[in-house]
Amino acid sequence: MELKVVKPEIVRLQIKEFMNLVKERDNHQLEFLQAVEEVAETVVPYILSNEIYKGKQILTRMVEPERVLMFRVPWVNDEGKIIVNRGFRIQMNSAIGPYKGGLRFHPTVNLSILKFLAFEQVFKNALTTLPMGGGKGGSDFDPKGKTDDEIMRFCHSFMSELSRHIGANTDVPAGDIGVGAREIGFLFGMYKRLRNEFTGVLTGKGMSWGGSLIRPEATGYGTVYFAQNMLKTKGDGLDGKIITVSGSGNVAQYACEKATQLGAKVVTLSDSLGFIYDKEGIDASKLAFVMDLKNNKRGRIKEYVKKYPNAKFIAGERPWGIRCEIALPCATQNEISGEEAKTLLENGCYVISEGANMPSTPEAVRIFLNAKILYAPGKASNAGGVATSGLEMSQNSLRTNWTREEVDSKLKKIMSDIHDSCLEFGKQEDGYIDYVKGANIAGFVKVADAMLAQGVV
Ligand code: NDP
Ligand code: 2IT
Repeated sequence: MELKVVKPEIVRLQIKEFMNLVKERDNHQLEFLQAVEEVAETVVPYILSNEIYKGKQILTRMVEPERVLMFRVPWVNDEGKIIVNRGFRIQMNSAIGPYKGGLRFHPTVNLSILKFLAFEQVFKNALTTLPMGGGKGGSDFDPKGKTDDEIMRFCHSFMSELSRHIGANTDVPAGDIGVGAREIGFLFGMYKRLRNEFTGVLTGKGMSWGGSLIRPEATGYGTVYFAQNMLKTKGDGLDGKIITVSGSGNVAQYACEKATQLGAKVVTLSDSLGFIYDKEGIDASKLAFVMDLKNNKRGRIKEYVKKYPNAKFIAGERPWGIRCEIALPCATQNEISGEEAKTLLENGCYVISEGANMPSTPEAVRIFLNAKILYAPGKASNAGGVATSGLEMSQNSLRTNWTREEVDSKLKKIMSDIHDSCLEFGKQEDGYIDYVKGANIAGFVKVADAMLAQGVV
């Protein structure tokens, strides 16, 4: 394809004008603006140099959700008190398939957070090579400290409204922060009751009722597979590497598992209260303790040091001051500041594969790119989760179950294909691979071309 050369000052002006337009509407939605700006910086130049997108307002259309649902979620706690939470579903873009994306239950959830996540999801899902549009949802409900019965009543209330707006061919939610196998079970139960149909309306389901093998592992495994793909471009591998991981939930646990299986040593895990540092490495048996602690007992990561007294718990801090070669941020957005990014580099870190969505602040991203290290943004490196959700949808439609090996090999192939797409659009003249640019443009092209074909809708 012939690309037109556009002067840098014109590009800068266009990005500024575009961002002003978005800010005029949503000036207070800081996380959403952050996600949009990161995409605009790489995609606006591409649009300007590519005649087929001229005047089509593709990006202007992409930042406006196709539909935003916001609803009351009343429920009764164990003391008999009525609590009212707020529920959301952002149906962002359906150009290449039904809306697809997780549900987040966390007290910080608001429109800005969910619009940023839904916007990222559109690009991520396009990168997976599977036919999925983008969406995201959730609630400001805080699952911490709630009993199983309270969680069930909340999920049932949430689904009693959401069920009107979703469906296996319309919108297929899944898990995210605060939403795991337990919540998906309660949500699915209420959907099935209300609609009287057993369909693949949610992913992350249990194995005996339509779930896919490897879906629980997929995001963490995929993040590590992506790091492996990046290292391969330098003739390097994971064996013997020291890795810092943040978070101790679904993504962090399986990133730790796969990295350890591939010969690396994971030395940290964290939660919102602080991080643990285990110099000797978090091996399979220690990870089994963490999984039981977090998933069954719903405990805090600091309890690790009671069981393993050689490890340390550092309260109120994140793990980025610990010396490592590879960092896998797997907790939440904006969890690596500019200062922390500098510290990581000073300590010799040269690979960042994001398991979380937008964990690096814009300053941190700039520092990583300027230093030309191997840096993968979440929309590429954590896409294994939603990709395997796509594989769960395929299995549901075919009414079949693939083996662990089949799903894992498809996941590996998808992560390697995503890496290839980043290379196609992100390789610089000096050979450096800008994965941010690569992922943004590759995701954009797929969605934009579908939007062009479908006209102004
Ligand atoms: P979980 O709820 O299983 O775990 C979240 C972990 O992150 C917990 O350890 C939690 O600690 C920590 N955390 C959450 N919020 C904060 C915060 N504000 N400050 C510090 N720590 C925090 O969620 P997941 O593992 O599923 O998700 C982690 C990240 O991965 C998110 O960014 C999510 O969007 C992303 N992701 C998830 C996918 C999936 O398939 N689940 C797919 C792709 C991306 P605490 O318990 O103290 O809150
Ligand atoms: O951010 C994400 O990609 C997810 N939370 C997973 C979404 C999904 O539909 O599996």
